[in-house]
Amino acid sequence: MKAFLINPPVYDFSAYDLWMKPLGFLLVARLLLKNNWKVYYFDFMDRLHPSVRSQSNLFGCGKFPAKIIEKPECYAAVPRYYKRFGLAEEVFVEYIKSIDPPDFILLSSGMTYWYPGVKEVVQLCRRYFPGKPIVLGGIYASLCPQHAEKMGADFVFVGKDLVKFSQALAKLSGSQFQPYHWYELEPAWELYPKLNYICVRTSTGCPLCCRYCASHYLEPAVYQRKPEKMAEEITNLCERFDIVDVAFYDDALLFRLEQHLAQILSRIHRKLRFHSPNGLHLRFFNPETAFLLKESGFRTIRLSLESVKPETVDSSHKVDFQKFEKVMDWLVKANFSKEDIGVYIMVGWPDQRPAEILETIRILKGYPCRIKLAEYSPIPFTSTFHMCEALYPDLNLEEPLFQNNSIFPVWNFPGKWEFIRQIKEMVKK
Ligand code: B12
Repeated sequence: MKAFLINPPVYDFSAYDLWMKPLGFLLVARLLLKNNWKVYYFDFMDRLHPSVRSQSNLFGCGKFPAKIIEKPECYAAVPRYYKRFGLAEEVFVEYIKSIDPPDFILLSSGMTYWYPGVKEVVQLCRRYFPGKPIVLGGIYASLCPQHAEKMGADFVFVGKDLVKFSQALAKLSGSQFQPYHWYELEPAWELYPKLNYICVRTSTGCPLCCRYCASHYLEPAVYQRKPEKMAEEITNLCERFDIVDVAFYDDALLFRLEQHLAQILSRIHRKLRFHSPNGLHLRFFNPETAFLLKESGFRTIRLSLESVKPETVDSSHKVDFQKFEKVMDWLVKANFSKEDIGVYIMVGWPDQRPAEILETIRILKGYPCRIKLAEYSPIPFTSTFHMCEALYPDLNLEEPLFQNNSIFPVWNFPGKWEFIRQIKEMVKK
């Protein structure tokens, strides 16, 4: 059997390669390879592709190639450019000349509001591979299955259970198919001709249940992979691809720190640079955590604070501000600098008052950290999604384009765009 796996381009106001790889899709690729399927792979977001001249920063991140395009009608009033990020269609067409016709086409999907990229690829596949079955999966397919049904794929796979997917594929293909769990598989990184970082996920799920986050819906159970396995995977990959930058994709990387992350790190004997683009939960920090992270080579620390007034943002990882101060103190003592530490603050939470954001920024200015705005947007299957539906009856939130974090917070503020512009400016300074 032959499968053609495609990661679509991104349509958005902004996008940046902050260690962004379709990690789950690479597991799907491995699943097929383990079943002796031939896999062809095309990632529209591979900015290290020879057709692109993209610079990388010290840690392997960088800008995607982008083209300004016309906005969808519902974005008409948004005073920002709308773009298509990723490799050009011609590069894709050139690639498909080099492959055999596939038996199946598999498409992944990222953010729900990136579906126009999925639509583009379905249309391309229908043109170049008429009659070939297309299977769509990923985050968008899982969070907006009814909408995804309208994209023109033949099958929409909902969720993350690869055993279920194996069973479905066995039926569809009419062939034997050995199922595997995600934790039995290593992502098929070798499908990339060139890599300058890798991403890893050592666990699924999150023990907390924040009202704005769909993690508990997507991954209801917390499962941590065996530390020995994880350490081996990271060590082997970095050796094989000569890589030093590793980004963690875990929702709760510090959960059960002693048994999990500490064990993984203690088994890695290469000098690597670790990054946590997802916010680390303050409540799981203790005085030794900062030293452990520093000694193991962490270079990017992101903390989830949300607000200096935790009661205003209703999340379950709420901690009081004193805990934040302690964590900052521990990080500084461990020799982390202002450049290493980014603190996420929530902007645009339903009913959030502008004054509260300004106050958070004012207070954080006194700490050695960079302020990172986490712009709120409603995500299906979260309780705040329904809260927003009631608050903003003019917005059709079932339309995923309205779930975009680049535009959603403005609905919450008087002087909408101007206020957002001002706080972005303040944070930059
Ligand atoms: C890691 C992560 C990030 C990373 C990098 C993500 C990336 N690749 O770009 C960082 C920190 C940068 C990030 C940022 C953001 N993220 Co984020 N992120 C995640 C997280 C924790 C894991 C995603 C992931 O890669 N998982 C790893 C793999 C194993 O899972 P997977 O990709 O889903 O693949 C599985 C299945 O989907 C399936 N599959 C995948 N493809 C295919 C294809 C086929 C054909 C099939 C059959 C199956 C299949 O198989 C896999 C195996 O189980 C999820 C939460 C979650 N628990 O999923 C949120 C999540 C996706 N992020 C979310 C949000 C809101 C954001 C931000 C907007 C936050 C903000 N306010 O700034 C930003 C925007 C990022 C951007 N690129 O513009 C939301 C989604 C929102 C939406 N509307 O879609 C989620 C769901 C979290 C939440 N709050 O609910 N994120």
